[in-house]
Amino acid sequence: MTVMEQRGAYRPAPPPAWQPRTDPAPLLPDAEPYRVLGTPAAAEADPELLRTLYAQLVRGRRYNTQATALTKQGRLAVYPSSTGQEACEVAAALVLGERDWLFPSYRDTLAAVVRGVDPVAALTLLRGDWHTGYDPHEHRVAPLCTPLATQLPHAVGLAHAARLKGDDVVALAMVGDGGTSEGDFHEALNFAAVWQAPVVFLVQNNGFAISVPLAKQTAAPSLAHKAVGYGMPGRLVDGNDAAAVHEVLGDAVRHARGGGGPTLVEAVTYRVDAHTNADDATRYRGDAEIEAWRAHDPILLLERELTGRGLLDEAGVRAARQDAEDFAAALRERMNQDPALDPMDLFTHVYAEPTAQLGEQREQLRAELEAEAESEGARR
Ligand SMILES: Cc1ncc(C[n+]2csc(CCOP(=O)(O)OP(=O)(O)O)c2C)c(N)n1
Ligand SMILES: [Mg+2]
Repeated sequence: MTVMEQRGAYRPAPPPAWQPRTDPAPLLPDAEPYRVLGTPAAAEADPELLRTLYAQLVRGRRYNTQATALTKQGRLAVYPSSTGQEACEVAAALVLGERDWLFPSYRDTLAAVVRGVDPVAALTLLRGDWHTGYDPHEHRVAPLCTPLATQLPHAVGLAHAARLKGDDVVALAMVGDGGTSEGDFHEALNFAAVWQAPVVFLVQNNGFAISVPLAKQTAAPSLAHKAVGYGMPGRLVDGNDAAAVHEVLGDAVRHARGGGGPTLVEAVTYRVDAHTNADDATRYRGDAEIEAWRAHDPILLLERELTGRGLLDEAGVRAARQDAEDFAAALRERMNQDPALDPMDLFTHVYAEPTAQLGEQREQLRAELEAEAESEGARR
């Protein structure tokens, strides 16, 4: 008898009073991605918030094109663009209070910048300079995380610790669709739900993990459905609708702050650019797909809403674009200056108390640098 046949033969009778431990129905995600723009719900949205979102989206798009251009000029080693995903980036940064924490992935430099991190500092890691490039405590933005999903348990640990200390801090952690297949995703969500930690998990489902489409990544009905298995609510939102993402994340942050525990939000969006400047996306997807998503562009959706309601005119569009140009020009100018780097910095901030081995390596580098300086001096 095969193992499968044995399993088929094993049919335990249900215990008479069995019930689910909690009712799964309230945890189930929306039947389709929640939308605000272009629906009657848009009339309820605060015009000032919509204008702020618009200005930040336009600036964010320009930031993405500028950073991508800097890779071609050799000023940035690599850039994972968030073009097409700006609504998620901007909303994630704007929903948080000053004392909350953002845990970004490598694709989320824009969210860090919108939260207040200096744009040049935010690009330090991607420039290959050193360490994080900014003080995570200054704006409460954790280091950009390249190993997939490792930022998630960090966010849970911070949020849980804050709660134990009586601080009403919320952590918002960002992850990609591919990241949801990582063990760290599972462990983070499980702990968060068991501890009722004040965390919001934002999954940006942009369709791909590099060249791997979502269908090859998961058999789940949606990524938001994964929430139910851990015992937390899942929400499904149109990730290109900035007003909807802002509302859903805002609700989740309030829920967490009020002691309601974690929420998993899946934002359905699309990675318009290649994975990074080092990827050739034409090898695994066609133009028609990209064009279809361009018609559902986050800036376009918001512009349509604002102009339709008389909240934005041509002069307003021009002003937003000019602000974005000025922002890009300042970034370009600063990124074109060679950074002053001390190779010895390599060893700082690695451990609170440096190990003996690290000390040896530091002395080795110091000796090499001194010998190099001496031989340069002799040559002159
Ligand atoms: C633990 C780990 N495994 C593999 C990689 C290599 N890697 C870098 S990005 C990426 C795809 C991630 O896709 P997704 O989570 O959907 O995020 P996106 O890049 O689409 O924002 C992979 C596999 C990594 N960085 N970390
Ligand atoms: Mg992805």
